[in-house]
Amino acid sequence: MHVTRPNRTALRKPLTLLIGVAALATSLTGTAGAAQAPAPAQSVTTAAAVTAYDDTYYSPAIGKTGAALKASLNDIISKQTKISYSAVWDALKKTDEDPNNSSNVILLYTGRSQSKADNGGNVGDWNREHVWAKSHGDFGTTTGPGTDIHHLRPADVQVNSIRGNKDFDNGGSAVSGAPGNYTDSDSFEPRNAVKGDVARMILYMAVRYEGEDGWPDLEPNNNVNNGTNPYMGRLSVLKQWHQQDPPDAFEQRRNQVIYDTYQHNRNPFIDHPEWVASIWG
Ligand SMILES: [Ca+2]
Ligand SMILES: [Ca+2]
Ligand SMILES: [Ca+2]
Repeated sequence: MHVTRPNRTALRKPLTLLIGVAALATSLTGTAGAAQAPAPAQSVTTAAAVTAYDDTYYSPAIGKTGAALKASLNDIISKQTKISYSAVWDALKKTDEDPNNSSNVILLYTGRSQSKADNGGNVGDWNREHVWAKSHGDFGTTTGPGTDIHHLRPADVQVNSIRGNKDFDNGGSAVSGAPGNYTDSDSFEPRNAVKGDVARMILYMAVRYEGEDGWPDLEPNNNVNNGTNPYMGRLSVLKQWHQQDPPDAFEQRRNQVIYDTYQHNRNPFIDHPEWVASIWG
């Protein structure tokens, strides 16, 4: 451990520096700099994150890429506490609490701040949205993926119903009562502020559920109309959403509350956004 830590740090810093130098060289030489190597095309890729958990929680995964990284992360995040579906209500009141009003939660698609006490099934209430639609793999709400709060969010009852079990994709008509959200017959597009959140929740589920412990192997694909297959689309769009809406304080706090208080596992793509490209290109 003493040896790997400095090496890792040493590898990261020159990479950032190289990209910076290449960009500087390009800007200094302009069109006359024909002899200069162009800036690498991948320079826009998310820089490698460093977290407080790299030496502990994530240590088996550090340095791995691709399928090996995915397998290692599956081992890490599968060690978790599980909660019942009825316990999800109170958990969401903590994980999705409005930072400006501790009596309220923030609803995923509408962005509305609403009383925690308004949970239920009536018009205007909020309920438990399965971002990975539970029919995709048909895992229901028994304790397991259907109660995994890494992908469960408070949502307006009617908007939750409109989203239904659709795959995610760009396009469609505006969703009534939920500005910035769009839908058509086969897909749903969430508002910009939560596009990345949705992507990282779907990708968490793909890594957490690999066909072990009695649950289906959940995977993203590039389709819509996945029906009851254990797939969720559209991967190419989710990757774009992940890039355009990086983790913010609300999402990071949520990850921490789940880790500290409820499941004791983390969403790796909130901590290490660059791991999305490492696994899915
Ligand atoms: Ca569509
Ligand atoms: Ca976001
Ligand atoms: Ca999987």
